[in-house]
Amino acid sequence: MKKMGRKSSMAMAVVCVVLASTLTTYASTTYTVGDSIGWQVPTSNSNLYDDWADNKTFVVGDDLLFKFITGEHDVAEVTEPGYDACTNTDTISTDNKGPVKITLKRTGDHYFICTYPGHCPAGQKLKVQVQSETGDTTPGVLSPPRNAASSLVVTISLVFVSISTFVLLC
Ligand SMILES: [Cu+2]
Repeated sequence: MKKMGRKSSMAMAVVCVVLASTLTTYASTTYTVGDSIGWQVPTSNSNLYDDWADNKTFVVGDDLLFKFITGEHDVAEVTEPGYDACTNTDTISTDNKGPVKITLKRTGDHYFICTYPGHCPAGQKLKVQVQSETGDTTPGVLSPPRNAASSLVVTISLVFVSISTFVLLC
């Protein structure tokens, strides 16, 4: 009876440790683009969004929150040439109802612009580089459909394997 109690509390401890490390590793982050400034035409610094993205590491599963007033701006995900030239001829997606939350679903570079006339050329454009959860920085590689759910399944399986091993060893 006493032995069983010890075993299960040990197993619980293992579960806690594994879950804690899982949460640390896979918790997705929501980034508010431009922080308190939001998504608008930069007034003084035309590199505002470059600077904003500079010190951040984005991973697959993270969210970008574009805060803006509907009718004043929009968010278009475009290709690199579209970003460079501020054209939305090759738009991947457009959202015009603010605020907009976009989940980063693949690794590599993502480009966002506002399509309102003059806004993108004035600096309302954002480029982010997205890494895989393991920190793989290889650009342009499409990640396998490894979403949060599948990561969780893998993690839970690992937890069960760990617990079984632990219980057998005790
Ligand atoms: Cu705009």
